[in-house]
Amino acid sequence: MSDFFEGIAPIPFEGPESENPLAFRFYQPDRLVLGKRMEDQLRLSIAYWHSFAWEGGDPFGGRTFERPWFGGGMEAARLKAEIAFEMFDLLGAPFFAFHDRDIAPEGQSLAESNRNVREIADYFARRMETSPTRLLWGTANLFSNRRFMSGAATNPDPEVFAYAAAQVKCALDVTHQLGGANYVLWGGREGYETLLNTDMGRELDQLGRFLSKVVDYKHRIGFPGTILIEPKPQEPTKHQYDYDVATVYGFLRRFGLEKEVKVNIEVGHAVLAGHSFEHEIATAVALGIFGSVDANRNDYQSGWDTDQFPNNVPELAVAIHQILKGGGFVTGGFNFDSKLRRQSLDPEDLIAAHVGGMDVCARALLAAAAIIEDGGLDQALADRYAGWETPEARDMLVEADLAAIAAWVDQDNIDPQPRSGKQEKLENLVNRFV
Ligand code: XUL
Ligand code: CO
Repeated sequence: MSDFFEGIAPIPFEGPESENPLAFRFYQPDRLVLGKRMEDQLRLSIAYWHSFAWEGGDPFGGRTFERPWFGGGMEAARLKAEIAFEMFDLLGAPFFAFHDRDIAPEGQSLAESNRNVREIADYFARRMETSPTRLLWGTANLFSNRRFMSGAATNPDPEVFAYAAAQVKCALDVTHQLGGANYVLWGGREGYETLLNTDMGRELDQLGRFLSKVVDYKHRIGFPGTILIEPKPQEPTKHQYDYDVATVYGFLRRFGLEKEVKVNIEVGHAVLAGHSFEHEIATAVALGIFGSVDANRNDYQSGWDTDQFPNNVPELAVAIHQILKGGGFVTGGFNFDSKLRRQSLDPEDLIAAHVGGMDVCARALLAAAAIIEDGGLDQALADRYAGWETPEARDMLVEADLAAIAAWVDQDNIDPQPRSGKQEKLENLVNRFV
């Protein structure tokens, strides 16, 4: 046991009235919500990169945090892993997620880097024999090293494609070894800065081929988890190919992968794409590709991805409502792709941030469940579309051609009357629960 979190006890549930800043007021793993344990509804996960690898830098300044594992080699990586699991234990975290490069340093060659990753993965495996924390997903960092500056799968240099493929193979092997529920691909460099040096059609083909190979390999090793693509419209590249859920769906269809791959939707990425988080969830549910979620929030005044911890219950509640209506998570979960502010230096801040995030998710889940149990919103929706339940309407949709429909309009003298959309009334209804 290290002394990093000295003085901090495992986080208890103390209920809504508690004034203890390091206690859960709403997150109660065993509480039943819509017939399922709260922990199983939310499947909360801690992001290794933000909590343990990120040093507190921004574009104008470097490291602000002091952590005993910074700047080191494998010794430091081992300490980082030990302290990560100490934090998972304190929080009772159901899941965690990592990039290969978060957990172990790059070596002189890919072979050495992979050995480093495997050594830490072996440590995780041993630790997971006694810890209840599971792996929500693993991924490969195909964006930090300068070799990926012009893309990974979409690079003009085939050697970079090969390097990326080899790196993903190792990350997927390790994710499989650790019983990961999913494997994520976020294409941070899969996009372009200028068309003057970019053959877009070729790059999209490369991306499709790469993804197909990942899916083939998943089947070859028998990885039972879900492959997820994480859409983001820009940052770091100016134009990213996985712009949003709808764009990713079109891409998957083109390569025949829409039954194989789902999406990991991040709140901040949805906002950057000009959508709401719930829009992206509803789109994915409608298209049958909803997988998992990266929970965070962006600052509404800055046009970049600020990755703050979620703290807005009403906003999150309407998003969780969409997730529940879609049937809830299967292999996915709520991964806190959220980082501290760079002035939040203390180990305690790391705990407080997660306690707050977990409580906000719990409270939003309770609100969303209450909306569903009330039934008013569902009833309003059913009423709004009731006309489509008649045999004539169904027949029109499936059988009738335009001429038959036109004849029907003539014969019955159809003259549709507008009806109120009732938006404010429905917003008031939601407000009763958030
Ligand atoms: C970047 C981002 C990544 C992915 C994993 O904006 O969200 O952390 O979640 O590579
Ligand atoms: Co993310």
